[in-house]
Amino acid sequence: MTIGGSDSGAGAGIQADLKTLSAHGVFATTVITSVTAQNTQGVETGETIPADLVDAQIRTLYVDLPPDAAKTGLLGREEVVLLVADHAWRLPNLVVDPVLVDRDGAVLVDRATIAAYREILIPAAVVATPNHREAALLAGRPIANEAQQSEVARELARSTRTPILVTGGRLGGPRPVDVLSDGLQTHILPGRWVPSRNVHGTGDALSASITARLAAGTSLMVAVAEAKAWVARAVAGAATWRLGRGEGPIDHFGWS
Ligand code: PXL
Repeated sequence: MTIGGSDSGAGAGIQADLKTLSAHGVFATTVITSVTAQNTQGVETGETIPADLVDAQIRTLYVDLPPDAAKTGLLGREEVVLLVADHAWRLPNLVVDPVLVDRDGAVLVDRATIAAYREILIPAAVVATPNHREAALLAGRPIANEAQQSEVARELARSTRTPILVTGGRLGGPRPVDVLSDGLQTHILPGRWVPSRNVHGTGDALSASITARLAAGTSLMVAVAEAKAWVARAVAGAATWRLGRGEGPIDHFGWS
């Protein structure tokens, strides 16, 4: 089950999750929290779905198509974060991808929503996957380098009692590094740079790939490592694509 927003450009959000989950051979169900009008160049406008209707989607699915794993993407506001947390007991292997900033780094949510993620929803998850900007917002301290990225991952894992994967793809260091910490052990996961402007939806792909692997019974550490490699392959596959004039999508199905 993926809970998030519709991206009309289909590079991120619910559409991208459907592609990622399908590419992994799992059947995906969708709970839509919002609808955005966007293309590869940016978001034009959007509208939220009433909380009652989000609630009805989760309940309707649970009684007939209960998930083996679930992930959250764009939830948008405190009310919806709390609503999903209320359903957490129905959502095994819950992966929380806190969508708090847009692709330009602008903050999308208010302070109460950030607090609800940190104090209520993330503690109910098996892993949360903020990028470095989102992790900094959750922790209330800046991340400017790899050392701070590790410190924040450990600190957030301790305070939420949930493993935290802080992605550093756009942190600008000599190599892209993701950090996974459970508060006791902190793993540095270096990646390789794949030069491409088509990186829209990479965060969604990473969290959805982890979710699909957890649904199949893979352990968290292995799921994260395999998902990272899967996303790197999908970015490399789309590097020469020209879909739209802006930040294009990745190669979810390995077409290249
Ligand atoms: O990539 C995060 C994301 C999640 N969900 C929706 C989005 C985006 C980014 O554009 O549009 C709906």
